[in-house]
Amino acid sequence: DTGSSDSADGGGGGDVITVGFAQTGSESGWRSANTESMKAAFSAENGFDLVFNAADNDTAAQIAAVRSFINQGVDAIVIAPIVEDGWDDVLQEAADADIPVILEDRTVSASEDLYAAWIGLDFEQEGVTAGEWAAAEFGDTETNMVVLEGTTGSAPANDRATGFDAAIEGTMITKLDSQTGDFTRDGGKSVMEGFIQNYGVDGIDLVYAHNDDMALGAIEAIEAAGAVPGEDIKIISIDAVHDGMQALVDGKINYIVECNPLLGDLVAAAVTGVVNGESVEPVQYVEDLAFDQAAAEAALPDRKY
Ligand code: GYE
Repeated sequence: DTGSSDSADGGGGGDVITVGFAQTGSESGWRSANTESMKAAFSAENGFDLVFNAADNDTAAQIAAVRSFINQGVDAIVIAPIVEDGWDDVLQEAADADIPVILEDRTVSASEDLYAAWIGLDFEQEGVTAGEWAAAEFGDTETNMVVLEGTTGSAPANDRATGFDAAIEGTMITKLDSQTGDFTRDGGKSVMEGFIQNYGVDGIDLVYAHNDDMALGAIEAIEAAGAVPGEDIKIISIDAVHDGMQALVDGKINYIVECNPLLGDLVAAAVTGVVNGESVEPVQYVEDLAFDQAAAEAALPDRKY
C-alpha cells in the first residue's frame, strides 16, 4: 500500500476502480461479443478490478448478484438487466449505499433517478427498420408471418415488437403467431418446429426473429422439414453477429438489422466519469446499421464478432 487512499471527494488518479458487472448470461453470439468487449474495457491494465457475474438469464440470480456487489462495497455497479421490471428495490439499496449504477444494453422501467447512466441501442428503431424492409418487400402480397420473440419482459423483446408492428401496419403481412425463443438458438429451433407443426411449412412465408441466434435455430427447423430457408420461408433478424451475417451471405437469412454489442469502452468511460464525480451523459445511444445480402458480403471480412 502506497498510502494514497481514496477520499470521498475523489482522490482518483491511479486508484483502481472496483466494478461489479451483472451480465444477463451467455444466451447468444451478441452476448459473447458484449461480454468480451466489457472484459477488455474493464481490464486491470485500464485501472479496473472487475467482478464479473453472468446470471444465466435468471432474474432472481441477477438481482442477488447486484446485492452481493453492494455487500462487497464495490466502487460502481454495471448491469445489463435481463428484464425491464423489478429493479426498484435493489437500485434503491445501491443508492442508499452510495454506489453508482450504470446500465448497459437493456433498459429498466425503474426511475431514472436510480441510475447514473444508460448506454445501449435503440431497440424500437431496430424493429422499425426491420419492419420497414418487410413492408417494402412483402407488404403488397398476402404474407403469413411468425415471430420468434426474445426473452419475455426484456427491453429488446418489447421494443423490437412495438417498432416492427408499427412499421407493418396497413400492409398485407399477417402475424400468425408470436412466441418466445429466449434469444437462444435452441429456443428458436424448438419454437419454429412448433410453428411448422401448427401451420405447415407451406403456411408460413416469413419469420421475424428478434435475434440472429433464434433465426439460426429456425433455419435448422425449416431445413429439417424439407423447405429452403431464405427462399420458401424468408427470414429477417436482428444483431448481425458473424454466424448471422454468414447465413445472410449464404442466402438463408434475407435481411439483418444490426445491434452493436461493442459497448465496453463507452461504459468504462461512463463509470470512470461517475466515480470521479464528473458529469456524464445520462442516455447514450450507439448507432446501428442494416444489411441486405450484398452489404453483408462487403462487411463480413472485417466483422470483429
Ligand atoms: O439482441 C440478443 C441478446 O439485449 C440487445 O440480447 C441485447 C439482446 C441481443 O441475447 O442477441
